[in-house]
Amino acid sequence: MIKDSIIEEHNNKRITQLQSHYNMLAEQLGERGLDIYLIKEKVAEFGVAVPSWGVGTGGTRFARFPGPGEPRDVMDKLDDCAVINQLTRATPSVSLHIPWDKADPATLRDKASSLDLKFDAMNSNTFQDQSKQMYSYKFGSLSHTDAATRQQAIEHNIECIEIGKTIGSTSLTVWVGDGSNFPGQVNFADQFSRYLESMEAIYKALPDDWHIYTEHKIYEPAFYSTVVQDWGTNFLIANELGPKASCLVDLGHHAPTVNIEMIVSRLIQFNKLGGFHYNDSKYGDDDLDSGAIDPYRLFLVFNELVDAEQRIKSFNPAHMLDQSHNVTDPIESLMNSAMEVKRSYAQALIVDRKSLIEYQNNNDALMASNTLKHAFRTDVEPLLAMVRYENGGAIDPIAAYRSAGYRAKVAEQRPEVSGAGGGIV
Ligand code: PSV
Ligand code: MN
Repeated sequence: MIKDSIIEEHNNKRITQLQSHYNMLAEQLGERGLDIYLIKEKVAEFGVAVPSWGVGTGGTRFARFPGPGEPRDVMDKLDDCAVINQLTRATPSVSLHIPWDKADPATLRDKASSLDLKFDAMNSNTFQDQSKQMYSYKFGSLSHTDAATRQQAIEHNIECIEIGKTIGSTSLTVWVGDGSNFPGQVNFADQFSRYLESMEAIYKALPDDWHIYTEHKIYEPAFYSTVVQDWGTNFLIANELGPKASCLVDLGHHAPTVNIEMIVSRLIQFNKLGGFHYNDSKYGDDDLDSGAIDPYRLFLVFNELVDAEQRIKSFNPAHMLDQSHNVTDPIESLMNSAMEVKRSYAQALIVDRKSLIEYQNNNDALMASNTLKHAFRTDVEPLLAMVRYENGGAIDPIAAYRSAGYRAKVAEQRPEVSGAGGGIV
């Protein structure tokens, strides 16, 4: 990890200016009847999990261009995740993907606790074939026409639960690439029935205190139809399975014009919002950095979450990033994204909800919209930076990371990786 003295030195240079900006924001919020201290407490408590697969350079279908010091294995990945949390104090947990991150559970647990990290949701992988795997997922996994292939996929998910139990995770996220590429290739109803039957077997293996999140995606890798294609199908699945099942919304998994915040609202209203995979996109499942393209949309999602937080007792969806970093240092992108997610939360917390409700009730569309915009336009950066500072992080994580030279240091130990071949992970 990065030496504390580097962070201290970095902060010492910036704290006077930060304190003055923070005081100005406190005054500004005070004039709106908001106590910055209470908002700060909530923002400090909020964490978003880092995807273990995000710390390596991603790729497209065409190529992958790895950078220096790529993590060699899950232990290196955890080191990188620890740096992200050390500087941002926003990412206390890591979401593992199995079998990519398979390792001795005791070693995983010890490593994570030595880095002050916890494990968030486990992710199963039945969208690729692994070496020595008996049956191929070329034509599907949990919904495959062949019972033995389905069984293999079920067992893999149960294995993920077993690993998760030993490392302190309490949830499993299931995303399948199952679908079809040609009209007529599959019978939609039969395929979905097979999927449901497989999911029921996995659901039965869930411990009482676990949750299962199903993740919908409109297309890719199947390009004509996808078994869990949208939130409607996802909602049906969660209802069929039972109370431990809920829906995961990956922001990139919708058609470009879909109103995601409204989907979030519907799922909340019917108690089936499980959690998020945050990222941003312009065209499809671009997996760009959260808030990089449409920060207002991210804010509108959080506007729904804060509304729910104030109405529902123990409202606690899972927050995870799920991005692919092709042209940036993944650690920098993940730090930036975690901060963008927190920013949206902070902005949503300062929405004048009382006025918003009044404008809504009076059908004052313009002022309702302006109320949201007012919060969105407020620069909450001093508040976010103060939360980091007070919790031992860096006032400016990217600058601190660059001056610490972490990437160059790990590149001395981690061998160069060839970029041959494409791949989405
Ligand atoms: C699929 O596109 C997805 O969003 C799922 O969450 C997978 O687990 C992840 O990406 C794999 O990169
Ligand atoms: Mn995802």
